[in-house]
Amino acid sequence: MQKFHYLNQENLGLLPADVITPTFNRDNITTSIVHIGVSNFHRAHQAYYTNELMDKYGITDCGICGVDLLDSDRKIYSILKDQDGLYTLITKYPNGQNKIKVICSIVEYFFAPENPMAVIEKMAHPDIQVISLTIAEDGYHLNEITGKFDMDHPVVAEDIKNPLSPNTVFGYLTQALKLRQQRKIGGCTIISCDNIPANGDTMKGSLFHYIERAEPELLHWVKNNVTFPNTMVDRITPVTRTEDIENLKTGYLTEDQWPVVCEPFAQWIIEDHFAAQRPPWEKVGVQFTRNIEPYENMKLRLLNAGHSILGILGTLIGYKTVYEAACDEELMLLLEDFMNEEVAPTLDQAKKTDFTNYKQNVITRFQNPHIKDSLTRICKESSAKVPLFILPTIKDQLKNKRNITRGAFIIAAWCKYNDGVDENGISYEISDALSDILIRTAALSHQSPIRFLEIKPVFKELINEDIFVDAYLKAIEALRRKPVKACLMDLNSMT
Ligand code: CS2
Repeated sequence: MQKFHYLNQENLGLLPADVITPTFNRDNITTSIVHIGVSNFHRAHQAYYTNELMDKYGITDCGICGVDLLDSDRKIYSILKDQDGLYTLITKYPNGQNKIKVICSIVEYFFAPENPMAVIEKMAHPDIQVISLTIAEDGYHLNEITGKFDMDHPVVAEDIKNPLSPNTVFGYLTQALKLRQQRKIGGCTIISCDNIPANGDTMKGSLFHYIERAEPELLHWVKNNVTFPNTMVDRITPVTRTEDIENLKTGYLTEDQWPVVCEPFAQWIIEDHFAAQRPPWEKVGVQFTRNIEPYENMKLRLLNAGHSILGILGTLIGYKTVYEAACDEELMLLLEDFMNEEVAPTLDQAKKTDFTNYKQNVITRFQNPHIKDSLTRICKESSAKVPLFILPTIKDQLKNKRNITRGAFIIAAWCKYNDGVDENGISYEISDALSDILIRTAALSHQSPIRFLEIKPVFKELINEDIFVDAYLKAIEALRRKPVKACLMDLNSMT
């Protein structure tokens, strides 16, 4: 039997030649970035770009200190601790080739619940120039109805009471910034890397709100010393499967307890206003811009919306992965018509970003057979995603009195999706913070379809838009009567 190697610093030199290991000496790396939320996505994206800087340009002062805040992160924390912060990134190409690379940019790691003060001190360290975040939509604690920071959320209220053992990112950042002010260390840049529109502005708004209540004297300093560039982040990163771990072991003699799988494509665009120094990420393909909005709209409304559409409709038909759904001709026709006729008119054409190329690239990415991105991942937390990925298109189209037929159909399909059973009679779980209300209103909608649109945190005032409501009612009526594929054919035959 061949001998395999546990992934850790000591064994790096023992890994087979087809596993790419660093060209740099990790001992020379110093930390200037704290990243909160060491998700698969962070590991395939920001940590990957930073690793490239070290690897290709020998830059040594941009090491990452990973921080996890949630109890549910204990597993990844203990694995990465065990592996000295190392993990393998498995890039899967459409032709079946894999690139296996050990990523070494996470050089320190803290699990906040174990030692909150250590995290606060780390963020306040003079070497730290950037604090980046992937905390998902719910990490921002936005009120479901108003969309503003939810000061009354129990964990937020708890942080105000116990400032030195916080739970939220806001509690941590406030205490760290307070130390930076007291110690005259200077500010830093906070970079949100989540898929929410104007992610930096959103973070800024929420943090200012929090500080105003928790440490009002600090606010002025923060306003003058901390910046929050908006960003657009992109790389499809599916959930790691057992077979990926096994393949690494048998095919590459490398035992990594939690590798990350990703597609070859990656994009990161950042507004270039940094409070302090920043890593020269432009050397490794990161784009800097003055205004993120056109890029962000393009990504959220085409790629993320595309995912949700394949996720919702694909699940109803009985598909399990994005790839399977993306091979369905009728489904893809709907997606393309939606993109061409309902999304394209809402995008900023002045930017001259090539819509056709971008759209085609998104479709090609969905059709990578090796990614096996599960529709379960895509459909998770749809009540947070639909309002960010799909409803803005519908609202813009309505404002301009343009077509919303397909958008309304997708919303009707989402209502049906919340019945929790596909067209073959197989049940699936609705994994969503609003699952109770989604399931209840979907059930009520069998008698009274409008009930679904009454979910205020999702649809807000959209229920008052008659044109949209009519189109939705027609679509749900058809979807309850006929199979999804038959409805798609009807829709696709419309001119
Ligand atoms: C996906 C995203 O969760 C989702 O619904 O659309 O995670 C998507 O894969 C990433 O944004 C790609 O950059």
